Amino acid sequence: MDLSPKQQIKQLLDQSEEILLLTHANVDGDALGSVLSLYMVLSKLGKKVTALVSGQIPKNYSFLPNINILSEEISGSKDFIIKVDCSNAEADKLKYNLEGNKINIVITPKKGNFREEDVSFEQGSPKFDLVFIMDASNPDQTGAFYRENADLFYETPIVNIDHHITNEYFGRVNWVDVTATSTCEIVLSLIEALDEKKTLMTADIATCLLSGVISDTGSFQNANTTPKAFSVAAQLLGAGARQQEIVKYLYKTHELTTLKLWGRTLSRINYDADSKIVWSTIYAKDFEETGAKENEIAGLIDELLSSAPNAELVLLLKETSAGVVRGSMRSIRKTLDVAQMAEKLFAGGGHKRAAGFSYAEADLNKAEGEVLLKIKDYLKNEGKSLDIESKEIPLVQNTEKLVPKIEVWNQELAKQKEAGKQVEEKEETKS
Ligand SMILES: [Mn+2]
Repeated sequence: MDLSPKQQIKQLLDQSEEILLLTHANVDGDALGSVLSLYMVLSKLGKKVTALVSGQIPKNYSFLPNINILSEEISGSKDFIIKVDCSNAEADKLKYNLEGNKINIVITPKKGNFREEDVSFEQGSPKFDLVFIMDASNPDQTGAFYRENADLFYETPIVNIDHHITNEYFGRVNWVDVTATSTCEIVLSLIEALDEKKTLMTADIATCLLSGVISDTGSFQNANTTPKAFSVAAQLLGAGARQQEIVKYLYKTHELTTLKLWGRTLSRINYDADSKIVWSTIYAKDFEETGAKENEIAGLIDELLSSAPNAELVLLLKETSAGVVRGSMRSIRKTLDVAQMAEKLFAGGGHKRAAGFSYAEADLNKAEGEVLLKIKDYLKNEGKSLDIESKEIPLVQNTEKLVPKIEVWNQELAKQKEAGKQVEEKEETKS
């Protein structure tokens, strides 16, 4: 009988001591929650665990337990190898001594003499028995470490744990559950299977897992929220997950730069009453002028969602330096599969309720018009949207419903401005 992914992972873990954990770059709560919870569990099981994350970690995740163990590259475990060619001399003895900050390696020849050109150097490659890749559709998404250590990934078994419909089943073991709202939901099930003595789960682990569930369901607001997500959350709360802390850091704590960036995007929000699309745009200059970083967009689309109670589809378009416009979509109407729409229209992908795509057009304004036209056409043919007679796109601003949300934002901005100014001034005097 074939073993289930869960059983196969248990078997691989029994044979492994040194384990590497990876997740997609531009981490989110689910990526971090699944890596950190697994880090803690495997460490408790006596494994030597290394967890790498590519790119910056948004500051609002700094509350996550053990977040400091994450690094961008492997430090320490990589050997530095000094090679001595023995074809001209035969080695007799090898010793080393320390001289201040130097290590002297002394080779006494039996025959012949060693010369400078016999010596060469090499960086040893990191060694692991097992690699877990979490919340990523393909290993490329994990970033530079994967690309720079091809041998390691060729030789070492990979466990692929994910919930994206676009997953490429790249692992030796693939635990891909597209009905799971988050990878953390799957990790919980793995932990239960490993926790025979019921000693593994801690409040810290539960907090990491709940962060994943909360962030991938938009705090249970997204349409992808399943009954299972609630029962998992209940279980994690029972295990001591600090839900108030998670909500505070994920939703109530924002950098001034984030508020400025979001404020700009929310002020550009558009609503088309016919097709029930809510959309907004982010320009490259928004980052430059607010000082916000790329990763500060995280959560913005969920903010758009909550800004537009009557929308069926939420779209966020971002200008990039790569000469393409990146689109993110959320479906609010249950029968609208945005992964399918992204794939058909723009060769994109994702989940039924949340999907993304790249549009090959450097000019955001032009892309905005074209993308909307295509989406409206698609919805019209789907028979769900009203007729659009001309090719012109009516940019209907539903000011009544959207302005109050922006006012809330402006108030919050004003509140933080003073504190923010003080911080900025302090930083200036420092440099
Ligand atoms: Mn996820």
